[in-house]
Amino acid sequence: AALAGVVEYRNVTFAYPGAESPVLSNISFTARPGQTIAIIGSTGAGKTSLLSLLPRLYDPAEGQVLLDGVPVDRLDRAEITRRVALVPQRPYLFSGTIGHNLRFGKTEATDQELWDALLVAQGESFVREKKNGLDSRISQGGTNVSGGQRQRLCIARALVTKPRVYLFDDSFSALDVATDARLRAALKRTTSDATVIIVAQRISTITEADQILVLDNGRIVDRGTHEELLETSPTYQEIVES
Ligand code: DUT
Ligand code: MG
Repeated sequence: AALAGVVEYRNVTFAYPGAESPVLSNISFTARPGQTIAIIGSTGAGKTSLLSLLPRLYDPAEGQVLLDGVPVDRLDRAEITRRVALVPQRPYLFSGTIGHNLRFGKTEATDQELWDALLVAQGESFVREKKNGLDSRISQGGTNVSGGQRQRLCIARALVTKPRVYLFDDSFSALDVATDARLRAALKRTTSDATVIIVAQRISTITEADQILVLDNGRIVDRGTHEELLETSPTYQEIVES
């Protein structure tokens, strides 16, 4: 189908503007609808940079990023935004109500859609407990919500747009292990036909991924399932043990 949500990186090399050396080298992988692809690697390995190329925050120097077989630089940005939701590593809340913040990508969403998204994102109870619910005010930068609440609101915001592709950049790290597990189980149910790419710090977040890409210094050094990597990848073993 034209709107399936197949993501393909083909021999992608990328350097930040003005930088001498690339932060990503020869990255190739495919993520298909129904799959969860996880990216793991030490700080500075290039995980955020890798995600940023799909919504075209930057364009690669070499190679191609394709969405449903079309190079993303041939799609218009509104089209990419409709199909791809990125939950950034430092998710941003702006001054306004929780409702305003959740409708950021889809202004016509109903309250019911917001509550449905909050339920999946494990944010329903803390919003319900607020006196004004969806009309509760968030201060500039979201300083009156905790880090974990902020992450859950930003995950709910992504869910509201019902994209074909989800990019989660370290979106579960501020959650306790139990909330993380509940959230991912709920996500799995509601996004079962979407393409999901997860950057994670915690191994428990990604053990069930269909494929894990181990990124080191801008290169995919190993790939496979958790079980396969435990057998074959010294880099992965180091991360597991750390
Ligand atoms: N970098 C820049 N300019 C930027 C962002 C990053 O030069 O605007 C560099 C810093 C680092 C490399 O790119 O050497 C990769 O950064 P990235 O943020 O992609 O790394 P990460 O894997 O996401 O690290 P972390 O786990 O700390 O989020
Ligand atoms: Mg990062």
